[in-house]
Order: sequence, then structure tokens, then C-alpha cells
Amino acid sequence: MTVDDYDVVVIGAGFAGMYAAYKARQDGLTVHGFEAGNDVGGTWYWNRYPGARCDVESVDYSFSFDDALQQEWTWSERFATQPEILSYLRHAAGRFGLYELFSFDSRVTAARYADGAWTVTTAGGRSVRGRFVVLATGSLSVPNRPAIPGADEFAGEVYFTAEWPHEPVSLDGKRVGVIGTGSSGIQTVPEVAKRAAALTVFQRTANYSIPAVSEPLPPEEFAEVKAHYAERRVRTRRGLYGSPARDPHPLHPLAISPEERNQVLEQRWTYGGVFFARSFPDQMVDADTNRVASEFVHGKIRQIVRDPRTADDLIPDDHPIGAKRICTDSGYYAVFNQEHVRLVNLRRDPIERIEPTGIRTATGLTELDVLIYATGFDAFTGAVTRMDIRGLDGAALADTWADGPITFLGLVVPGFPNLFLLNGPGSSGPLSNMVLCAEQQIDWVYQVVAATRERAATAVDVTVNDAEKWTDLVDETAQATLFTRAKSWYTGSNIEGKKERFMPYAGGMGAYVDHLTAEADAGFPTL
Ligand code: N01
Repeated sequence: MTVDDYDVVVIGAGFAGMYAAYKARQDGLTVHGFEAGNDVGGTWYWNRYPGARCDVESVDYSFSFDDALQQEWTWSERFATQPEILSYLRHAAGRFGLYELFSFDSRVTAARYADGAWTVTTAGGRSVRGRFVVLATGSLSVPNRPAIPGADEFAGEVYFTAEWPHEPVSLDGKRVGVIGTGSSGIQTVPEVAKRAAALTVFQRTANYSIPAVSEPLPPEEFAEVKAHYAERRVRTRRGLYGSPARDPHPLHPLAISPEERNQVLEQRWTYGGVFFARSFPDQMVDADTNRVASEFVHGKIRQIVRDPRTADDLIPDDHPIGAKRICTDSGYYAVFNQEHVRLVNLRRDPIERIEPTGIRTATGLTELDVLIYATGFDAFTGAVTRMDIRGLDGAALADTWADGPITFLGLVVPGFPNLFLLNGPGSSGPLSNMVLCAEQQIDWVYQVVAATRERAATAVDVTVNDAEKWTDLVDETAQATLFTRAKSWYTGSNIEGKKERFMPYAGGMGAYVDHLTAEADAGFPTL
């Protein structure tokens, strides 16, 4: 069997993989990509549950590498829905000839390094060789399937939000249960409530949610964005959270009057979206500031939800606001005022087992026709460690990361030469803007590729010491914030048995880009 040879093999055809393949070809490299799904889209291909939409403004959460594309595309809403983002990505794939660079329905199961190149193998048994491999496998792409006793015995329909069927799903007149109240659960619950005869939401941990307030983008606002797009992209890359749209109020909340404080928070609540996490500049580092914002939301929940006991159950009490990614919703809290919607607080009334007809908690059986798992992801490491990736001397990446993932700049793992991760552990993307962060990383990766050629070297690698230094910096940066005060997919604590380590770089996208630039400008001394 002959094995095709490429300069670059890209794994994954979401935003990151698409640009990685595009840029390789632009740089005159031969490239081939593999994608497990049967189309481009990644996250936006798989997560097609009712209510799915982005929580970063789409004018920012979109490709910036081609001005003609950003000028010609018109987003219909401020925060785009999943179908609109998927059609945008299909449009981009067609426009830039990316379909021909990928094999679809091709899940990569193994990648082995030997003699300066990687052999990448799919579940279908196809192998190709690539000098460089780019893992664009997504940081939230492996669904978490909780081991609840009896789960396999449920006789009704079972869906995961992260693997929602491509065929229409009818929930009309059915008794539906949703497990999980993170972004996915909170987004889907109001939509499910519109169809179901009865909806029971099983909540283990209450979460903060802010109205998404998605509305049509006024044409004049969009024209303004387009007129200054390049400048906006620069500000986004320099910013903390990957969207420049709303600056925090400049003062500490305790330095202004209660009325003004309330006004600041009310404005941001009304504007909607994840910007609420930085209503004040030090909201993610100062516990007092954070408490002001948290208590404002507690008040909102009490105002919206009529039943005081349900309101109490919905109020988070175990983490600062924003320490888990803030959820954005379209009518989540108000849904509990509807007669046919019920909240089960699993802290008080835990699940005992799943039975053929429903979920049995300590207080009894909730009969269900449909069970929806919105139980999150094995984030950052899940997609990577599920492949059999072997670097120098046959070492397995899963073993190298057994005590938690270590990387240099979130991109390179010691002992795995010529292999690059996108939006992986140690990068800022998951806390800012995954699209722009991936673009930035990909530009850096191809600078490394060019430098390797200039050096006439076979491979680039990093020492364990340098990767540990970066990983320690990621840890110290997080420890200086309130992010570490929550159990979440940021730390891996949402997955049973997973080693806990705060994985994203919390210093902001601007600082992260500075680190990438410094390494590149110095001629990649660490590699
Ligand atoms: O996942 P999550 P997600 N029994 O991990 C619960 C992005 N995203 O898919 O907190 C009962 O946040 C778990 O409970 P607990 C966004 O970055 C973005 O919702 O572990 N419950 C939790 O409530 C987001 O942060 C968008 O106690 C169980 C829920 O399942 C990230 O993806 C939309 C359980 C999981 O919440 C992940 O969000 C969607 C069990 N055994 C996602 N196991 C937007 O752009 C887990 N849970 C808006």
C-alpha cells in the first residue's frame, strides 16, 4: 500500500482546521485534512440542539484572515445561531476551496512519529504521512457521558446536546428531562419547554446566566463595523476576552454610589451576553467586586422566578460569577414560571438511578419519554488523548499528560516534534475568542514551519523544562484570578478521575499574543 506524503496533516475541519489547511496551501505547502463529521463546522456541525447559538458577537467570532469575506458576509443577529454559523463556515469552505483539502467521515485514531514525519491513521484504515501535524480537534468536542446507574436501561429516546441528530427531533407533547445546566442545558431548556408537554430540569449545580439579548443587527451598526473592521480586529486581539464591544465601567463598584452601581449592572444586563463578566475592571480578581455583580444577578433571579423555593435553587452559591463561563440564555429563568416546567435540585434530591420509564431521585420517579444529556465535555485533553498519539521513542501523549497537560505556549508538547495543538491547554482561546486565537496560533505555526526549513532542520521540539515553565506561568496567572474558585471544565474537575489543573491561559488574549510574538521575533529560541 502506498502512503501519501504531505507537508502538513490537519485533523479537524472546524474554524481552526479550516484556516490551518487554507494557510498551509497559501504558504505553498502540501496539505491534507481529516474530519470525523461529514461536513466542515466542528462544534457548529455537532452541537445543533434547539437554541444553540454563540455567546461571542459574531462580528468578532468569525474569520479575520480575508477582508473580502468579512466585508461580504452579513450576520443577521448580534449573537448568531448555530445554523447561521454553520452556513457561514460552509460558505467559507466553498469560497476558499477547502472541501477538496479534507477527507470527511474520517476519524483519526492514531498518529505516530518516526524519522522526521508523522504517520496518521484513520478508523477506516487509511494512513498518510505528514511532516507536520496540526491538531484542530476542538477543546470542547468529546461529550461527557456520566456513568449514572441504569442509564442503559432507559426505554425512551436519548439525546446528547453535543451530538444532536441531523434529522428533525419531535418533542411535541412528550415528557422530557434535561440533565445539566451549563451553557448547553440553559440554552436548550427554553426551546424544549416550547414543545414538551412536561419538562423536568435536573440541576446539580446552579449556574449564572445572562440574557443573550440577540437581536437583528441594525444595518448602520454593521456598516460601521465593516468600515473599521481591521481596527476592530486589532482591538479584539489586544483585549482580555476576545470581543471589544463593551468596556468595563472604569471604577471599583464600591467607589461609586449604589444607584450608579446598579445602573452600570442594569445596562450590561440589558445589553446581554458574556460581557457581564467584566462589568467592572477587577471583577475576575477582586472578590468584593465580584460579589456586587453576583448579588445583582441573584436579585434578578428572585425578581423573575415567582416560586421563591425554585428561585433559591437557581441561585448559584458555590462560585464567583464568571469563574465558570457565564451562560447566555433566551428566557431561561422565566421558563420556571410555566406550569409544565419543574426544577429538580439534585443536591437535595439526588439521582439514584435511571429506570426504563424515567429518572428515580431520592423523592421518587419522574416519568420521561425523552432524556437529554447536556452534561458537558471532556475539555482540552479529551479529543487529543483519545487518539493513540506516539512521539519520540513511542511515548504516548496520554501518558505524558497523565499528571495534567503540559505545553509550551499551548501549542507544543515536549517529545512530540512537529505536532501543534490549537486552542489547547495553555492557550488563551477558550477564555477569549477561539476563532481569532486559532488564527493567531496558526500564523505562528507556519512561521515555525518556515524557520525549520530555513534551519534545514528535520524537526522542532521543546524541552520538558521550557514546557513546565509555561505551564507554571499558566497556573500562576490563573491563581491570581477568581477563575480557580469554581469546579468546571477549565480545571477538568467535571470529569471523574481527571487530574485537575487549570488549563486555559487566563492572562488575556493580548498578553498571550505578546508571548507568541516575542518567541517568533527572537527566531524561536525555545524550539
Ligand atoms: O457543559 P458544562 P456545557 N449528574 O460542563 C452537569 C461552551 N458552550 O456543554 O456543574 C448531573 O458547562 C453539570 O453539573 P455540575 C461554553 O464555553 C458555549 O453546558 O458538574 N449533572 C453541568 O450543569 C461552555 O462553558 C455555548 O454539577 C451532571 C452540566 O452538566 C462549554 O461549552 C453553548 C452530571 C455541564 O455543563 C460547556 O458547556 C454551549 C451528572 N452526572 C456550550 N454530569 C455558547 O456559545 C454533568 N452534569 C452559548
